[in-house]
Amino acid sequence: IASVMSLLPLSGYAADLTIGFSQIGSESGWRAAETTVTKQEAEKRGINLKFADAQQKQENQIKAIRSFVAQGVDAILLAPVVATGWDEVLEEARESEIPVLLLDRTVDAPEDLYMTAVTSDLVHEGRVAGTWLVDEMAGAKCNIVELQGTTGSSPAIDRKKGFEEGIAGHDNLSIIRSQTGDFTRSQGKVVMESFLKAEGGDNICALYAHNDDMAVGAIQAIKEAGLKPGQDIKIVSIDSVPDIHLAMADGEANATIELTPNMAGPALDALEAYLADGTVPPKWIQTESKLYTLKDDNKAIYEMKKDLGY
Ligand code: GYE
Repeated sequence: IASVMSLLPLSGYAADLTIGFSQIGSESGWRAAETTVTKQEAEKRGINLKFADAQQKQENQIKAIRSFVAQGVDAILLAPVVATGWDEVLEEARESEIPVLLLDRTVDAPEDLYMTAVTSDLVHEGRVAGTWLVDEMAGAKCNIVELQGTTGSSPAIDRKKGFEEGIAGHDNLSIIRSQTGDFTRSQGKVVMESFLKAEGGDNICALYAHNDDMAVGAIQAIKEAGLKPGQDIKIVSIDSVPDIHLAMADGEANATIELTPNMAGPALDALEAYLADGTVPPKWIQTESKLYTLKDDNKAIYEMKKDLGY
C-alpha cells in the first residue's frame, strides 16, 4: 500500500480541479498583477482556471458565476466589484455545493455564502495613511483632497473610514474635497483637475488616493497645473505598484501602503486543505500591509517589482 500511496501526486486534490475566476477587470496596475499572479498560482497547482473579465460590471460577474455553476466547476474565485447584490447568485452556488472564495474585496452577505475572503485589512490601510499624514504635517494646517475608489466597493468604504479615523482629533487636518476616481489613472487625473480648478492649487496641501493608479493620474494633473507633486501637494496612496515607487524615487509622491497581488495563493491553499481533509478555513484570511516612504530605496523597489505583472 505504501508504494501505491507514494505514487499519488503531492497536490493530488488540485491535479484535476476546474476553478472559475470572476475578475473585476483591469482598472489598475494592481488588478492586472492580481490576474497574472492568480493564473500563475493555478498553473503551479495544475488547476484548470476559467477566467472571466467583467469590465467593472457587477452584472457580468453575476453572469460569469451562473455560467461557472452551470459548468459544474469545483470552486469559484470572486473579486466582487461592489459589496452588495450578491446574495441570490451566491445562494445558487451554494445550492450546487460549489464553494466561493473572495479575493481582495468583501461582500455584505451572510458568511455562509462564501468559504473565505482573502483580503488586507482595508480599514487599517486607511488608518496607516491618515497617521502618516498626521506625522508628516506635525501640527501644521493641511487641506486634504481625497480620491475614492469605486463607489460601493469595500475598499472605497473601508479606506475612507480608516483614513478619517487616522486623522481624527487633529484639527489642523481637514478633508475639503472627496470624490471617486474609480481606481483608474484616467479618472484620477480628471478628478484631480477638477479639485485644482475648484480650490486652486494653493489651497490644497495633500492628496489621499485610495490606490496608486489614481495618484499617478493626479500627479500628471498637478504637474500640468504648474505645481510640484510630492512638495506643493503631499501624496499618500495604497497598493505599492512599481510606478508609485518610481514617482517616490523622483520625489513626486510621498508614501504608499503595500497590497500583495497574491490573494489567490492563500485562497487555493485553503481550498486544497478543505478538499484534502475537510479543514474549514477562517472566514477572513488577512494579508499584510506595509508602509513605504521616501526613507525607503524606492528605485530598488521599483526595479524589483516592475517585472511582476503590473
Ligand atoms: O487597491 C486597486 C484595485 O480591491 C483592494 O482594487 C483592491 C483595489 C486595489 O482596483 O488598485
